[in-house]
Amino acid sequence: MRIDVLTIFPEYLAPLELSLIGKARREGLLDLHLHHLRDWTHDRHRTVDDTPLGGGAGMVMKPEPWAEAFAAVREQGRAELGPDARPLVVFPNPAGTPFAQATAREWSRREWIVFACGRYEGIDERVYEHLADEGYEVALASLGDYVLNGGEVAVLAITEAVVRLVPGVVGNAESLVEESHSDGLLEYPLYTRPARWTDPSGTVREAPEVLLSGDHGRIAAWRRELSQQRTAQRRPDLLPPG
Ligand code: 6GU
Repeated sequence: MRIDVLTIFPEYLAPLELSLIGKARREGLLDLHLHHLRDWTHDRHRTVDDTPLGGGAGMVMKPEPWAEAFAAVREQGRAELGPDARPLVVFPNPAGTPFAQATAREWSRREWIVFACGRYEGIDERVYEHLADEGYEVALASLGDYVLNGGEVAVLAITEAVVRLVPGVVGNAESLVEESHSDGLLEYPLYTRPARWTDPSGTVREAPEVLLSGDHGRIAAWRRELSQQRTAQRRPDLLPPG
């Protein structure tokens, strides 16, 4: 999978060198390209923003650097992936469609994603119109109902959620099957040794007996029940109505 990121803060994305994502890059499973949006400005101050037309607080990102950046990145990507390659362009945006595990699953099957990180109050609306006219596939994705200062932190989160689902990135693919949200429920509680643990206050805490029973049917039923209880308690919105 190829991922390009357009941002005025490429340093924000340094953590993509680390851990699982860093390893995926070194193994050739992820080809990540960070781009500085200011590279597509032409004035002395490398200006990417201006005041909002019609007035109002804050600044708006100018359309010209974005249009040039998308054209250049599309060219670069097509030189690598072939002339017919088409990226999915993702704008992290609190006004976007909620990003969820199902989104991560779909996007993990993409050949190429371009993330475009807005800052300030947002990006001039004509950039979206231009991209649609040029035949780009565009998505606006939100992490949740709160506001971040820009798309960079969202790109870190979305990239991690997507890339860990690319075949070969997570060593034990079975660990992806039972985790929260994979089946629409929250994950059941987990325990490891010691089965009988005395906590620092002297309280003895036993792991549930069923987990030591060796009865896989009973264990699966217990886990299903606790997943359901937990989901009902913490995330009733995930359960079917009724
Ligand atoms: Cl994707 N971007 C920004 N800037 N803020 C957010 C968000 C995204 N998701 C939640 N808040």
